[in-house]
Amino acid sequence: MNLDRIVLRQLRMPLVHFFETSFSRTYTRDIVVVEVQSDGLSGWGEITAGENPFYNEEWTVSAWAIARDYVAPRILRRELASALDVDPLTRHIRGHNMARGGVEAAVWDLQARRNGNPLWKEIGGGARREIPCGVSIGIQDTVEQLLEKIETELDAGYQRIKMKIKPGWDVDAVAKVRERFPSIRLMADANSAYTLADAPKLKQLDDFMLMMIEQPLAHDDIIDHAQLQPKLETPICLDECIRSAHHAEQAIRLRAGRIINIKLGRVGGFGEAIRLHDVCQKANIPVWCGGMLEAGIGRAHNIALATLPNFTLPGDVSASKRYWKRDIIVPEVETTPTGTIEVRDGVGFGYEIDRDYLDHVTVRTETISLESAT
Ligand code: OSB
Ligand code: MG
Repeated sequence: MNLDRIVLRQLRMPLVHFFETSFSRTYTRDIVVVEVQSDGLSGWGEITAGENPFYNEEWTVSAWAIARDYVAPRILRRELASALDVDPLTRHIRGHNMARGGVEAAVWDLQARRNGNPLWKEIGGGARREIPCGVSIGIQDTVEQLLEKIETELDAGYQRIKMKIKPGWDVDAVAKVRERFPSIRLMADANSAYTLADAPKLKQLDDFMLMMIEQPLAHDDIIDHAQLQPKLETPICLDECIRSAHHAEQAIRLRAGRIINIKLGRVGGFGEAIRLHDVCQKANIPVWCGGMLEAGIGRAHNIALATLPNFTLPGDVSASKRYWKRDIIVPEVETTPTGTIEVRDGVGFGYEIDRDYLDHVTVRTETISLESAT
């Protein structure tokens, strides 16, 4: 594979409902979409950075600059034997895994199309034909609203509910949810809102039979999580602090958690996600696929990833209509009445780009070509 051109597009898409985490409230997404072109074929990827550097250090503007000025010049004009080459060619860029990973994922899509394969097959997935789905529900203005939202998602068939928590919206809110829904699969995600000093508070969550509590402590911490886990009965699931397979090895060695959420962008693409998956599988640590409020391309990549064998728990990959009035792919991602997504067999990521709508939501475009690369 030899890439002729990389086209970056910035999309602006309003969410159907705001999404609030412990670190911010999002109304509109600014998403960078990557198109890599070679021999008349295109591969597509989505950079999963947020609008502000609050989940991790990346955001829309940094992602654009890193993809254009650092990632693209390192992979254009190179003979790539495989999409696996993108990671080592861009690895000395420190951090910025989402920018690297969005481009890497586009190259995987291109490779799949060149080989006439569905993306899931190209990455060595295919362990399941349907992926189990959960939903992530943000912090609401009132507990009543939260309960209503949960009811709607359960009626739609989703297999587990994740609620966001933060200081002031934790034990009481979880207690009310558990009281109303005594037997659902429930978990909480703190997005790094606590410290070890909050261990007694977090311990109170043991009363509610949560499947797990996700990233309670600092975004870059493994060691404090290792001290917290033995104090809790609830399994800790790590998200933000696991940026590589090596981090997973360290976390597992220290027993910092019992479950890991894998996000394609956070770890820098499929190559590293697969290595991380394999590390966890060997250690009997189940994984699930996290989400970053993706549009259709990123959503489709997540579906492919979640067909790897150790993705045994329901992830945060759900129907397009939960986020968008209209998605940039056709058909949209839909779920079955039993809360699964059926894996598609088309080549590449398995859906069509809705070109008209993609153009409609594009606010900025830039083409990086052989000539302009330095
Ligand atoms: O921590 O999993 C997270 C969204 C934005 C940033 C971080 C997270 C999330 C979600 C939403 O939980 C998952 C989704 O529905 O895409
Ligand atoms: Mg999380």
